[in-house]
Amino acid sequence: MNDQTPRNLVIFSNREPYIHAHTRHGIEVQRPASGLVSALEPVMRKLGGLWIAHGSGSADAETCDTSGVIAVPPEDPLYRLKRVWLSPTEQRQYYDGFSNEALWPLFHLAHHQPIFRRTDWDTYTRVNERFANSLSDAELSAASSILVQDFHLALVPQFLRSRISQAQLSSRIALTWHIPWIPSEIYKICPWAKDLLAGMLGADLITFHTASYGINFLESCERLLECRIDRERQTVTFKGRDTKVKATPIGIDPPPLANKNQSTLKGAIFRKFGVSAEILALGVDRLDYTKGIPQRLLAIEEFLDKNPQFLGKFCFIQIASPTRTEVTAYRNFSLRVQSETQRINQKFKTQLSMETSELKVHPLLYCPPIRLVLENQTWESLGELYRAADLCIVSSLHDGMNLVAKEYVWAKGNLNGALLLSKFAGASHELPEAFLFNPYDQEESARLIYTALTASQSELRERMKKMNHRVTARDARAWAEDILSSMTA
Ligand code: ADQ
Repeated sequence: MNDQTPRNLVIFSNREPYIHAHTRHGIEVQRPASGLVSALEPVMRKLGGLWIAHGSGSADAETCDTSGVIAVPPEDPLYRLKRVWLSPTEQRQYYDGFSNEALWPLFHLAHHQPIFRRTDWDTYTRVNERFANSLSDAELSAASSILVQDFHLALVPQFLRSRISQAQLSSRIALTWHIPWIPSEIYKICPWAKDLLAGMLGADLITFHTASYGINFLESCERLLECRIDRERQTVTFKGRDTKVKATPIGIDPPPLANKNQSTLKGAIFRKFGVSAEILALGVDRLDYTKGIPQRLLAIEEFLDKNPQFLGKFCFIQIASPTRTEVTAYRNFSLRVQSETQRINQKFKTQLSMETSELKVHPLLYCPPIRLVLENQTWESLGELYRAADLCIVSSLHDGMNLVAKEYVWAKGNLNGALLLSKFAGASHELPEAFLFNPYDQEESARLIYTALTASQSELRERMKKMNHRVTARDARAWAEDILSSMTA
């Protein structure tokens, strides 16, 4: 932090940094597994200020005061968390509906048709206004910098802007966009495309994870709004005000480094997940259809079909945390991933036990090549998995950044390991030394798994060293500080 560092910081996000929940052991505090929270929390702890978010925990209401405020972190309070309350209908229409059934598929080109409902849009608008108004006049006057997070709250900058202009305040607003921005030809299918842009342009600064998303955004503004675009300065002038657009790639909050050697760790992990193999391949994702999990499973199937010498030696552990389970598309997707896994495991089991197979394995000794773990892991456990894995596969069909790719690279340090990374994840711009591939191309994906597993140790080390250097140099905190200093520049 430098002299330019803003004071009186306010952060808006849908997700809160601390959730109070009733459990069997009484009220417990939970930290959500969220890249966004990890990036901003250290900054908030350092600067103090106010964080406004949806109060989603079952014990949230009874742990804060009547205005929804609680001082956090609970063990050593350094800033204030103000909770916004949503009714079940608001939660369904603003969050499950417009945010996750309309905007999420719209911006991810993942061949899931977005569902645009007028009622969801109306509630989304109302809830955004409520978030903005939950900042009292006194808090707004005191706020020098306001950081609004992500696509759930795209209209908050505009709602705040009208209050800031009326009160003639000088507070600065930044909106950080964590998902891709798509070409305008696709974006304009959203019935409220113009309103959403106008809402966002209430900000002084809008950040994206890659330069190409920023270019797409400028193009959408140019095509859909009456505004002026200055490509040199990367600004949009709309209704007499300038908004700067900037590529600011997010970094990671590194998981703890496991202090054990790779083969000891690998053995412990195989025992923990009940598998036996030599090679550990890993996937870590929310169970989301944009992450390309079925495509990854099919590529593994083709790799094993073509290279049966790896059967029994190769195990792919997919850690997938259930997410957005209120949305039908997510429930169906989870069933699809489970049934593909079963089918592939069963297929190789049958093949191996056939009389004609050259690789005879007793059915009782058969270890399925895919182990699906449908649960959250602790930070420590993730750190161990990353450190032990010979291969990490990130096959997103489209992804703003993808922090898992960076976490793997960070955790590997100077060890050998191969990262297979989708060309359609924002992270591929910063990690060109990964084995980059098109997840829609099953043959290429399968071939690349073989290439990565048979690459020389020196090649793997060389690739990992370069990537590690870049990931370490720019962590989550550096990302947040970059945004804060751009706001005051
Ligand atoms: P996500 O799509 O959620 O967010 P991603 O980049 O995939 O983000 O990161 C997920 C985070 O959750 C990682 O830190 C990962 O370690 C953790 N995680 C995943 N599965 C887990 C599990 N089973 N147990 C514990 N932790 C788990 C959005 C955008 C991304 C962008 C991020 C940050 O979609 O493109 O990178 O925001 O801007």
